[in-house]
Amino acid sequence: ISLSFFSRSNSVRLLMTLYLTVASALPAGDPCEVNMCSNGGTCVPGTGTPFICICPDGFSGDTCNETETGPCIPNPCQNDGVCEATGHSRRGDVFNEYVCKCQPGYEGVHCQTNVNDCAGQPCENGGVCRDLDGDFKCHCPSPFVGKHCQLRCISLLGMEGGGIAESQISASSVRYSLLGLQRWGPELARLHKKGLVNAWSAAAHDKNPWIQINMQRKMRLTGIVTQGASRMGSAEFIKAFKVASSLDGKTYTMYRTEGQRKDHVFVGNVDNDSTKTNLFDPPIIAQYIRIVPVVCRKACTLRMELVGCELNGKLTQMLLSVSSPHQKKKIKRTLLISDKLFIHEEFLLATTLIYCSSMNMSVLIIKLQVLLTRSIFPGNSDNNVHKKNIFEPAFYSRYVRILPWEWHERITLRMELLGCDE
Ligand SMILES: [Ca+2]
Repeated sequence: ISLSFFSRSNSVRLLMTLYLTVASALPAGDPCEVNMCSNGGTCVPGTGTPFICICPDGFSGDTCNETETGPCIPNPCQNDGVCEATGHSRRGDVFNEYVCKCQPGYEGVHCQTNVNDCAGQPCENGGVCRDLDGDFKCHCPSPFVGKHCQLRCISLLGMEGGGIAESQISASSVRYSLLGLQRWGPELARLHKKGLVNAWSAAAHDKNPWIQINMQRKMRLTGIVTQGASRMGSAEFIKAFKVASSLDGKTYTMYRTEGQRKDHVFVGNVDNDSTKTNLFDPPIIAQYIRIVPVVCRKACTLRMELVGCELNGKLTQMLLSVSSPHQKKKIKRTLLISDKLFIHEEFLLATTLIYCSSMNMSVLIIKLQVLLTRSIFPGNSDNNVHKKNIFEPAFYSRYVRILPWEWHERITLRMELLGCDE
């Protein structure tokens, strides 16, 4: 029994000896005796390193002192792509997956590729495409305009047709001939004008002549047609001219073609009657346009037409309906628009209207009625000259109804609506 007791106490002593031997063999102290791990990390003695920290979720680093940011910080997505982590774990030692949600116009795993928005060749009529972020820009050759250069900005603005009133035309000087009996005023500078005195001509003493048209609002001009005239059987015309334009009638800019540092000199006429067309490329956007003769033959004499369009463009798809087409009996004062009426010579109030088209019909009709009850638009005063009315403010509409208010002879109308898609 005693042996067995001895041997038991001996084995205890042996274990204690073993423990002391092992403990004295370790470097001083337990590396985890003081927990070096921050943020609640668990310290375990390491092999090779003194200790290892096992970090709780959301922390990383050797001592759990770094806030774990996940795979989206820093953002691996380029070009403002939005990074979204797809993994559930936020552990730093786990590879977290992410996806990049790219901004329009970019693609690739990291949105690194700028999509070529010009690949589909969106520019028509010789327009040059420039790739943008999720978009493109067409540089259109005159007279084409529009997002795709699909529109032709070639309306005759009314020097010949009369859409431009006399009051809109002014000049630096006026020549009087035949002992002052003939006045070559600027209001005569209309293309193909007939008569003995049928053009504008600058006074002989005018060293800096010009003629100016006020379009009454900002327009896009894509070209000019010029023509001389003859006086007493002698041809007079402008051989070369410059063009100036202004938005406010005070500050004028001489026209230059792109990349040129000199005023552009346009080649004008060579005789008294043939017309010469010059395009503005790029177009001029202005309210006032001034033609400045540089070289004249005998006198600076001019008949002209301006080519261009409204900035908002012309509505090309116009579907017409009328309350009643032309009948012999008296017709009610309601709506009358019809392409059939285009052949009549009579005219009517309120012709050319400007609006922007869209979809909400009921709202639009109400809006239009408000407009019409609030204001009666001035219409025509003869059978040919255009009358333009502007909706201020413009409105969105699918249907537009013109209500004749007063008319001469029969209700007859030719019209154009101006506006744009937005
Ligand atoms: Ca692009």
